[in-house]
Amino acid sequence: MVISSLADHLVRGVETIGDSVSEALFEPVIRLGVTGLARSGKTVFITSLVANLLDRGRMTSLVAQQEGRITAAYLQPQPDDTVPRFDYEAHLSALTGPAPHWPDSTRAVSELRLSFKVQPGGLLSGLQGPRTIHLDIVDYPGEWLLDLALLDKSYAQWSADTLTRIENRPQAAAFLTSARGADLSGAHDEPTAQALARGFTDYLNAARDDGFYDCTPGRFLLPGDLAGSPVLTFAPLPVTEPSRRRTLQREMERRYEAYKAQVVKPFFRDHFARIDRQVVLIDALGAIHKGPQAVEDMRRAMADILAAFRPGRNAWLSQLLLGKRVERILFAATKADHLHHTQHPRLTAIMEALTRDARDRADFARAETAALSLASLRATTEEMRNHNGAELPCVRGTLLDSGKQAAFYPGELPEDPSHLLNPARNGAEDWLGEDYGFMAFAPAPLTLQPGDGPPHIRLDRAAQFLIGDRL
Ligand SMILES: Nc1nc2c(ncn2[C@@H]2O[C@H](COP(=O)(O)OP(=O)(O)OP(=O)(O)O)[C@@H](O)[C@H]2O)c(=O)[nH]1
Ligand SMILES: [Mg+2]
Repeated sequence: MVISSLADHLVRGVETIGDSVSEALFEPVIRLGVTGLARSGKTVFITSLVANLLDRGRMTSLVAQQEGRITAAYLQPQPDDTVPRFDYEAHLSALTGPAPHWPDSTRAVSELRLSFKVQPGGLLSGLQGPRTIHLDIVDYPGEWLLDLALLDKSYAQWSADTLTRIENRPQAAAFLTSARGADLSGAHDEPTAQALARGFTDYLNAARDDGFYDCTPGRFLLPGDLAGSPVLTFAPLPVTEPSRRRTLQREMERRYEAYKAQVVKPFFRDHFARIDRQVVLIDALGAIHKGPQAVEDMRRAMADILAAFRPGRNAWLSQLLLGKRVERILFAATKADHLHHTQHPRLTAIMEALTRDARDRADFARAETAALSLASLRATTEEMRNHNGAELPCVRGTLLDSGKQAAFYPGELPEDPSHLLNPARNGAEDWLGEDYGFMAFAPAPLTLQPGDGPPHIRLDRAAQFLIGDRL
C-alpha cells in the first residue's frame, strides 16, 4: 500500500516537473549536418533517412527501434525561420512516385526538423513517460567548408595559390589568358571585372565537371540569390605589387574581402558552429570511375574539408566555436548499390584510406569518427552471371539514359586500397590495365509495405552511429 502510493507520487512528481520546466531542458535537440561535394548524394540521403525514420520497418540496426522505444516520429516546423526548408515531400515523391526519378541538384543550405517520442531505456525506463527529442537536419554543400581556407589568405596570396594550382589545367586556359592580360593598375570598370569573374566561373564549372574537387570559392558554383552581386564578381589575378586606389586590383581585393566577411563567415557562424553530429558523403565510386587524378583530388579536398573540424588551425573559427565540438563524424561512401555486396568491404576500406589523414586529425580533436559504405536508395538487385566460365557478381537495374534493364559488372575493386591510392598520389594517368565501370541507374519503382521506408543499404547503421546514442 505504502509502496504503491509512494511510486504514484514519484511518477506524478516527474510529470509536473516535465510540464512546468521549459521545453529546452526536456526536449533535447540534435543538429545533424549533412555535407559532401557536388552530386555526392546529400539530397537522396536526407530524403531516404527521413522516410526511413518515419517508417522504421527497415531500420533494424537502430537500437532504439530494435528495443521498441521509438513510439512516434513526425515532421515539425523547423526552428530557423530564415533558412529554406528541405523540400522533403517533393524529393520523396520524385524518388518514390509512379515514374521515379532522382531529385534536382540543390542550390543552397536547407533544413528540416524531425521529432521523436522515445521511451527512455535503462534505469529510467519504468519511471518516465516518453521524451520528445528533436532532430534538425541541415543540408549544405561541402564546397562551402573549403572556403574556410580563404579566411587565412589575403587576395594576393589567394590569387598566387590559385593561379599556380590551375596553371596546367586545360579547363583554365582561356581564363588564364585573360587574367594575364588584365590591366591590374588600370581604372576599375565593371564590364572588365564581370568578364574576368565569368571566365573564372566558367573554368570552375568545367573543372568540376571534369572531376576536379578543389573548386573554390564555393559560392561561385552555387550562387543562389547572390548571383551577379559584387561579392561574386572577382577573380584571381597575377598580383605583383600593392594595389592603388580606384584600380581593378583594388576593387578585386575589396570584393574578395567582402566575400570572406559577408558570405564565408556568416555560413560558419549561422550553420556550421551549431552542428553536433556530421555526416560527410563521398561518391568514391564516381571518382574511381573518373580515374586516378579525380581520386587524388578528392582525397585532398576531403583533407581540406576536414580542416574545418579541427578548429585549432583557424583562429577565427576556434574563437567562434569557443570549445564546442562536433561530437561524431561519419564518412560514408554513397551509391554502394552500384556494387555487389561482396565488394562493399573493399569500398569501405578505400573510404577509410581516402579519409585517413583527415580522420586522424579529427580524432585528435576528440570527435568520434567512423566510415562505412551505404546506399541511401537502393536502385539495383544483385545477381551472379556466367561470363566465359567465370561467375561474375553483378548488379541489375534500369539504366538512366535508355530506360532499359541491364545487369552490370563494375570491375573488381582491389583488396588493398593502396593499389588505387598510390597511383593516384603519384600522378598516374589511368588505372593500369583496370577499368572501373560506372552505370547510372534510375531509381526503381517501389511498392512499399505499410511501416516500411524506401529500400537502402546500411542507412540504419549510419543512423545508429549518428544519433542512436541520443535516442
Ligand atoms: N544508385 C544510386 N544512386 C544514387 C544514390 N544516391 C544518389 N545517387 C545518384 O547521385 C545523384 C546525386 O544525388 P543527390 O542526392 O542529388 O546529390 P547532392 O549531393 O544533393 O547533389 P547536389 O545537390 O547537386 O550537390 C543522384 O541524381 C543519383 O544519380 C543511391 O543511393 N543509389
Ligand atoms: Mg542536393
